[in-house]
Amino acid sequence: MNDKTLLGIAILTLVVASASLTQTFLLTATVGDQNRHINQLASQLGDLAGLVSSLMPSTSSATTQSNNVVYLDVVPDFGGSTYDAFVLASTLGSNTPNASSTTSVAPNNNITLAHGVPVKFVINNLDTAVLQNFTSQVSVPFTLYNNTDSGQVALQYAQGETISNMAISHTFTIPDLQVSIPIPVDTMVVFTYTFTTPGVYAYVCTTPCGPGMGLAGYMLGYLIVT
Ligand SMILES: [Cu+2]
Repeated sequence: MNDKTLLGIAILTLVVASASLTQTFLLTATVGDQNRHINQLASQLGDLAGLVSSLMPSTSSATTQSNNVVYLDVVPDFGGSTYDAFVLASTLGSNTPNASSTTSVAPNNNITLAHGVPVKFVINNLDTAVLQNFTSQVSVPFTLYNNTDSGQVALQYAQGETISNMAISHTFTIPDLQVSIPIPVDTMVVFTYTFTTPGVYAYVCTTPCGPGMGLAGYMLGYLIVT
């Protein structure tokens, strides 16, 4: 039995236990029994919650982020010449990404996240091509780090600030949420975002960057917000 099955059983047990105890409570509880039932329910819920949380880390897959931090690389030519891609850093392992990473199957770059908690995105752009001069207002505050000049001071961009002609290679854009973060050449972009509503949100690059643009697994992925 794998961890996902165990997790499923744990959640099912939690639901059944809650329903059963609630029913028992409603049908039979006298005033004297109420505290005992409540304590029993709390204890069982606590045990099951502990079991569920103990299983969570071992169920992490390529699509699940732990600690609410998403490490995403932008890899030029990941899917062959000009097929740039958003790639989950966790799927790269110790491999140095380059054109030889080409695969015939689109890589999975979907990301599962929880709503209601701040999620930190760390986007590492390995692309050195300037593909667009980006002019816009900052939708979400972000910090820019330069990858190659290690001494460079991080640049902060505040919400509403105007960016003019920034030399970018890609963007990280969530069209449904009016989020659009520019990704300059050879930089690391860090920002925090809290999703308020569960759902599935596409994230895309809006810079004309080749055939990977709008292609699932390349410059298009999905945020599965639970
Ligand atoms: Cu792009």
